[in-house]
Amino acid sequence: MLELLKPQPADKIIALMGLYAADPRDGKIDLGVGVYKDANGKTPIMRAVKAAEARLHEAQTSKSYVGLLGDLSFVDAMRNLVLGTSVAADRVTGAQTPGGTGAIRQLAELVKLANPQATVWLSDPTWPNHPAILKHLDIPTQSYRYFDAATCEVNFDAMMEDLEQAQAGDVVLLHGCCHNPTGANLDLLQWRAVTDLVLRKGLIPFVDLAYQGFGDGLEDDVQGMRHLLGAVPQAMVAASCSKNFGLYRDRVGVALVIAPDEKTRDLAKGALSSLNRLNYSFPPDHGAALVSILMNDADLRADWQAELEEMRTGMLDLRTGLAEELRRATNSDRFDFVANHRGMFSRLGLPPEAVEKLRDEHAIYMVGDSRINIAGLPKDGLTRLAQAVAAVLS
Ligand code: PLP
Ligand code: TYF
Repeated sequence: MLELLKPQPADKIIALMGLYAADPRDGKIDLGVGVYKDANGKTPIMRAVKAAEARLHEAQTSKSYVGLLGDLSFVDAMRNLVLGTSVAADRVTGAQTPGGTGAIRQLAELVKLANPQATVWLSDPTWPNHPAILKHLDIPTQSYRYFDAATCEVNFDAMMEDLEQAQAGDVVLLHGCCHNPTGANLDLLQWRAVTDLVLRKGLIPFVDLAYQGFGDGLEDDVQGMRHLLGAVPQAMVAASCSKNFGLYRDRVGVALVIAPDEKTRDLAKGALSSLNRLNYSFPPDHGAALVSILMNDADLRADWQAELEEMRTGMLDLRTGLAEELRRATNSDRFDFVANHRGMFSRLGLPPEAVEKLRDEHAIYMVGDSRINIAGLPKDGLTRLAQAVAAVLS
């Protein structure tokens, strides 16, 4: 049987992690995988998470199963963080999942269970796991144009033109904030226009929210998304705690479903519960328990928010610094968009040969589409990156 297996395509981002690790050069710079790093190049355990972990260690008396939907105090804390008051709590149901990826997978399966005919519309480009998971599940997909290669900003007219082709009942996958891989995001007016289109055409929003708090702040980052979710009868959100709680390896996420009425909500709840059971039974508890402890304690929550703000403003400083250095090194405004982008990533719009040269000649690693993780930049790496970019372009 095993010999019948076909080689599977590798994840390019994860393959790049291996290439970087194997590079013996001093001063190499890793702008590849989307993991936050502080000024010392470390990915810290957040203070409030560490404190919650100490409390959990003391207080936990059993490792018995929790429930198919996970820890409901976690799900409720996440509903609050993600949706605020934009949607009445009794219209929402949710399941704890292993990471944001787990939430995407469970919600994609829910789409297929509910309506196997639905096409899922994906931004071009998007996070490669979106099309990969949907293809694996045999869910039809279509792309909508999103990124303007000339300006490195959103091509909103093209996006709207493409979404006009969607049929009633189709699903639109949107990045809630901090678009991966481009860093280019919709503004509030554009979210409003998307809301009008979704309502007019009867589409169903599916929001992937993996970076809340990494752009303009915990609340500002979700303003547009909340406007949309508050206006539509049905929607889904896959939220990740990997980045904003720094819980990557503990695998913490939530799948939220917004329903028009109680009966539909309970159908969705039953489907989420059943999908958790069919795929892995009970979701992993540890990281979700930490989020629940942290979010339900005023002091820990305040400290978490303060540290998240430090991370966010640090990344913003790197952005403005890099935009300035690129202006100087290239003697042009070509890269000014770096300062306007938000989140961990910016797609620089470099040709593949330039990305390769940066790696081979300058030991600077970025994803093949020229996506950089801004948090991977050491403070003294701004000038080096800018000068290297200028060199490979000349
Ligand atoms: N969605 C996007 C766009 C991401 O970049 C990520 C990765 O961080 C995720 C979802 C989910 O990540 P995880 O499964 O680690 O929570
Ligand atoms: O885009 C990124 O770099 C992050 C981390 O299969 C990641 O989202 C990358 C690949 C992957 C899972 C997570």
